[in-house]
Amino acid sequence: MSAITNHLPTAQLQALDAAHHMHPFSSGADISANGARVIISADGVTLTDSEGEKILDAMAGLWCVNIGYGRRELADVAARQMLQLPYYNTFFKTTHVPAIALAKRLADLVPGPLNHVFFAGSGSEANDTNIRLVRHYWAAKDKPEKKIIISRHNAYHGSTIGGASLGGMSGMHAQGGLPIPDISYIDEPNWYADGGDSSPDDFGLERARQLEAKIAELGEDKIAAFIAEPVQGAGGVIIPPATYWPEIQRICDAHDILLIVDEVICGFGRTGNWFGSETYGIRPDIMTIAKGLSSGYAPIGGSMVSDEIADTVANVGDFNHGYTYSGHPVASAVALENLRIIEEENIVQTVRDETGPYLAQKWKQLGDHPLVGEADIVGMMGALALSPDKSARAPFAADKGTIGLICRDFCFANNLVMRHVGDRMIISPPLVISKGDIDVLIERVVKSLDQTYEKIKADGLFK
Ligand code: PXG
Repeated sequence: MSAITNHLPTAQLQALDAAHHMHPFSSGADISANGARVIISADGVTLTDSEGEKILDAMAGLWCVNIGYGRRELADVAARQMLQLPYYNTFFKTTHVPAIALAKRLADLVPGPLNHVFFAGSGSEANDTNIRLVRHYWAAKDKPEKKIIISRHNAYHGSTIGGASLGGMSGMHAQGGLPIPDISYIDEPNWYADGGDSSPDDFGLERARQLEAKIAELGEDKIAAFIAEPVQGAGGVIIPPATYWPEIQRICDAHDILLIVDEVICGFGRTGNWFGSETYGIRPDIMTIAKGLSSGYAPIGGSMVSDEIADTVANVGDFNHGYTYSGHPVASAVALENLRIIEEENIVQTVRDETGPYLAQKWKQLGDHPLVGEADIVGMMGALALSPDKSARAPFAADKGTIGLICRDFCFANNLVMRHVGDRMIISPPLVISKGDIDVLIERVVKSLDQTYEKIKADGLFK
């Protein structure tokens, strides 16, 4: 491949990157030793790197580029908005048209009584808002002692102090003195790893009832909310058994616990409906949104809030909370245009009725590969649990993640972005991926699985 010439040579870019740029969730020493892949441009579902390689992005960036790359309409809207009003704040009894228009659009789009939005710049910030908002709400109801938030081990809710505390990632809690007080955790509904001999349905109920047990243990009068992703994303695309969400909903209703549904990944079409809450029949009191809200073209997130919560806190004075970029006009305009495209191009319906089922049928067949213990998928979120022994759903003897990383490296070499979480391989492609590109995706996955299988057999790791 010929190198693109309008920038420095790759090695020089990598050296500057390693010298000055601290990367998220990365080791500086590793980046220095090996260099980061430099992405130069993208179109549709394809990235181009600094060596001119064309890479199929089966992660939609970081689960966010739902409408695919290279949509000029979003660039045009951003340019127009920057010229008209590049910035103004929404504090101090001030507002502007893009924030108003997006708030109204979201109120119409999001199901149920979630007719109010508190804007943030990201999913993490929105979840920080949620922590303060639910505690403020209960204080406004004269129940200030209701402040514990229950979450789940292996959940991901962001990287700010609040977001990472809500998350259940032990590697994150181990750094920086987390979690903050009054966050509690139950186990995730991961039948593949933890279900043993239970049926998925029994296991789903069992895991949901941990919430009821936790409420009994801590006291209903101490608990503000339960937070969860409809499908855990960063945790490895853990798709819950069908019994799980109805039971969670029942428990939250029965015990006067607010339900915060984190739709940062599942929202805006990812599961084949506009929201994961629709796919699983969930009725949230608060919904966290980000990522697909703007398809990643501009940083924006928010909390969708029920009438009951918004009305209650409206009557107890100021909510002393907000971000410089809450409702940023350019980000809001870009998000609106993104939502217009998703709606007018029937992107959600296409995922639900055509491309989703097409991908699912091929993805499920990967379950027959000798390296794959289970292939699971909903909409455009899929996982392959790698295993040396399908029938036992056994983990590998090697350290968790060893085989996943080998597979991920083969994917990289085969110009496919497929992530690994431990020994689960995960995809979350742009929602606009065509059937032709799905075929290419599957071909590259099979090739990478074959190469991984051969290598780990040769190295004595297939056990
Ligand atoms: N909630 C969920 C469910 C997420 O997936 C956030 C909140 C935080 O959003 P921001 O915009 O603050 O990043 C996320 C983000 C990964 C990975 O490794 C996933 C996310 C972020 C970074 C890495 O899969 N999701």
